[in-house]
Order: sequence, then C-alpha cells, then structure tokens
Amino acid sequence: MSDFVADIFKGKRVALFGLGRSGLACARSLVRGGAEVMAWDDREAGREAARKAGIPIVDLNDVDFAFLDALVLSPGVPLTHPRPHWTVEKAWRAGIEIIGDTEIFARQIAGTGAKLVCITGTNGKSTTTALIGHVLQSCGHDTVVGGNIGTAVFDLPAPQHGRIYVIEMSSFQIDLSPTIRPDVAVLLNLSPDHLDRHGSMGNYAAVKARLFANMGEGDAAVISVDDEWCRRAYEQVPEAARRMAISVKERLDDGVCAISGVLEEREGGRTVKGMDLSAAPALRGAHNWQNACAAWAACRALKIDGNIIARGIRSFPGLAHRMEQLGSIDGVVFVNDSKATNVDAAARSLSSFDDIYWIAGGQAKTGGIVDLKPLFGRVRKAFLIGQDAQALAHTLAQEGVAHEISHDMETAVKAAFEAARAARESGDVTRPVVLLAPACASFDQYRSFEERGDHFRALVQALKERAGGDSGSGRDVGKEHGAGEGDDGIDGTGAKA
Ligand code: UMA
Repeated sequence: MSDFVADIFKGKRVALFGLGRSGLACARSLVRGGAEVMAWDDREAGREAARKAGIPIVDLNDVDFAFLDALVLSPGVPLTHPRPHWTVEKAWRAGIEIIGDTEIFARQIAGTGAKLVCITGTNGKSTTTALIGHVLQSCGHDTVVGGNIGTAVFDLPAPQHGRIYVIEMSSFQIDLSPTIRPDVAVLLNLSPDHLDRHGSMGNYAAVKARLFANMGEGDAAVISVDDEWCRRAYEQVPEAARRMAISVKERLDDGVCAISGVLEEREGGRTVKGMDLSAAPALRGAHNWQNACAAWAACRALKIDGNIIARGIRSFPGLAHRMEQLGSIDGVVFVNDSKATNVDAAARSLSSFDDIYWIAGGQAKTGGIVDLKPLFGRVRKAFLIGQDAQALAHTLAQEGVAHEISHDMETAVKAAFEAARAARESGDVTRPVVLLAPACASFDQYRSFEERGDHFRALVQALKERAGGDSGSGRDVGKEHGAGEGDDGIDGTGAKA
C-alpha cells in the first residue's frame, strides 16, 4: 500500500463519491491524513472495499452538504454533462468546492520539492506518459508514473525532494483540478472525444487547455501546433510560462519537430540536436513521432541532455497491447496491437508496416473494416477470428485481399506465421510482420482486449520456444533501418550524419 498521506483536509469534513480505483486510494489517504471522510458509491462492491479499508461509508443522500468543506468526485462521475450528478448539484447549492483526486494530489505535492509532469491530449497520452517515465527512469531520476494510465495518484509513493511524478491527465481529471500547476505540461492533439461528458468540442478543448491556466515562471508548456484546437491552447498559455511547440507536419523554427521520422530540436531556425526515430522500434508511425517530440521537449524542459533522451527513446519497450513488439522468429516480426479495437486505431497500425500478415476480427464496430480499404495494399494475407470474421471476409474478398477464416487466435497465429515464413523463405518479402490489430472489440472471445493480447503474446512465446535459437527480442525490429546504439547522428547543422 502507498505511504502517501493527504493531510490538506486535516480536521475538515469531506464527502467523497465514487469508490473505484482512484476514489478508494484518495479516501484512504485523506482518512490517514486526519480528514473526516464520508464516502459513497452506488455499487455495494465499492462500498464493501472501502469499509474493509477503514473508510467511513455514509449515504450522501442523507448528508447536509452545508456542513462540508469539499466534495471529492471520481473522474467517471458526470460533472456537467449529460447532466450534473446529484452530488454535484448538492455541492453547488451548498457552495462547496468540487474537486478530484488529482487536485488534492497537486496541492499535496506543492512545496515538497517533487516535480509534476502532466500529459494530456486525445490520443497518445498513455504512450507519451510511459515514454517520459521511461526516459527519466533510464537516466536515474526518481520517477513514478500514474494517473489516467492506470495507477491512481494516491497509490503512488509519497512526495520527496527530487521525485518526478509523470501523470496522464484525462479531460475528466483536469475538469476536477482547478488549481493544478504542473512544472511541465504536454498537450498532444485534440479531436472529438468524450463529447457526451463535455457537451461540445469547444468545451472539451477548453477543459484540456485549463491544464496550462495556472502555469507561470519556470514552468514549461509543450503543445502540438498541428491542429487548430491545440494552436488555440498554445496561444492561451500564460506569458510567464515557457512555450515549446511540437509538430510532425512542419519544420518549426523553434521547438521540436519530426518530419518523416527524423526528430529535430530547433532553435532560431537551426537544428541543435535530434535523432532518427527509425531507431525506436516501439515508436513507429507519425502518431508516435508526435509522442516522441512531446517526450523530447518535456525532458529537455527538465534539463535532460539530448543524447540521454535519445538513448531512452530508442530503448522504450512500448506499452503492452499498443504496437507491442514481441520479437521475431526466422525473420518474421510479431506485433501485438490488441488495443486497436476500432478502425481508427487499426489504421494507425496497418500504416506502420508493409508486408503484413494481419490477424483481425472479433466483434466488429459499425461499418466493419470498410474504412481500412486504402491500407489493404499493405496486407499480404488476413487471418480472421471471432464472431464477425465472415463479414470482414466479405469486405476483403470485394477488394481482392487474400484471407482465410481462422476462427480462433491459436489457429490464426500458427497460419499467419507459416504463411509469413514461407513468403520470406521464397524471397517474396524481406521483413514480414504478423500483426494483431483486430479493428474489433474482443468481448465475443475474451474478457478484454488485454486478455486477447496476452493470449496472442503467449502463443508467440510458445512458437519462439519451439523455434529455439533463432528468435529475437523486440529490439530486432529496428535493425532493418540500420539503427545503432551510438550517438544520434544529427549535428548542429541539421545534417544527418
Ligand atoms: N459510480 C457511481 N455512480 C455513478 C458513476 C460512478 O457510484 O453514477 C462509481 C462506480 O461504481 C465506481 C466509481 O464511481 O466505483 C468509478 O469511478 P471512475 O469511473 O472514476 O473509475 P476509477 O476506477 O476511479 O478509475 C479512474 C479513471 N476512470 C475514468 O476516468 C472513467 C481511470 O481511467 C484511471 O486509470 C483511474 O481513475 C486511476 O487514475 C480509465 C479511463 O477509462 C482508464 N479513462 C478514460 C479514458 O482514458 O478515456 C477517461
């Protein structure tokens, strides 16, 4: 259990609604810090877990909020849309503040000498959070990673001088963190998401931009300038804070950009440092170059040397189930992108490889895989699983894409590997990739996309064990691009060495 005690509400009364992962951890820290907590959850399981942890359970329907100091709300509970939760309305009427665990966390670490790095955006938050955490950890900084990525902030270790918290922030969490002031904050991109909870794209973007609102002298705002919503947020950053632009679309005069996979840190129109991102096997595709630019800028803001950042970016293993590199057997590369549960995500993974032996299927979303047609040219053969395999086969047949119905993962992995290996041996392809990017939900065959990805990984591992000697780690994947372990090959003139 974490040693993190939250004492900013010592001797005060706090109502806490929502006893999931974040609510439970927060309630525990508040109780240990001397607050009088009244916690509630609609689910008996949540209440039971809290009772066991010594958290007082009180039906908040029966509590007069006028006698409280704050309402602590879980991020999954509606604050404004589709309509405010009833606890929110009670808190408004009583005039008490409504905050989340991340707000209490931010207040608690202020002045301790610990640093706060927050990452938000619509896509890529988790990867960028993990990447920044990895770079900082790999160069010996006392760094912990949490927030929306999975570990509740109060499940992290307590603050101490020099510790760096790298926290993924969802829009829900930012909405409940009115005074948060990160030392470094990152905004990756903005496109419509969670509009049911924010009412409109404008509201959603405004919430995201609020992460920067309290920044000042000494703080750094890393923001993409590749979309209009982010550009607006960039313009609104308080003047005293340092602004660092990132782009994968334009070669910036100042900032960090990556055009065609070559990352450059630019100052006054000059490249001062950089790296070739083809040396980072877990960061393929333009969306990942954006994540790499953000991580580079955030780490530079923390005064980490460019060579050290480059080394960390190269050795980033990636996140499980998100373009996770599983290594190679007989020259056939295996990639687990089980998180690609919809067409958008599958498009990102298909566009990252050529010569794909594609494992797809499950519970298809509306429209099936029709929108992936422009990428079918990269698919050598598809191996279809799950309840909607037939429907996917129909789309592939119309486009003349080779495919077979494998039904289950085990059959698909075996068949895809054999086909890929045969194609390589006959010289048809040089670097075939067996890619699990289902473009479908997993629930017809698995409990979650994680379970599906774990199954795929275990099957690949079994193949590796059978293959014995000639299997490689995920790092092999980058070697096709001539990636080495040395310096990054970009000097101050911007020329690639
Ligand atoms: N609850 C009620 N009544 C309601 C609504 C909720 O009682 O009307 C209770 C539920 O019974 C449950 C609790 O509130 O016990 C749910 O809390 P929660 O949904 O806020 O979930 P947590 O378990 O606390 O997890 C949260 C984040 N969840 C959400 O934002 C929805 C997790 O992000 C995060 O990892 C975790 O805190 C740790 O910080 C997940 C997520 O889906 C991954 N995030 C969204 C996303 O990434 O798109 C934003």
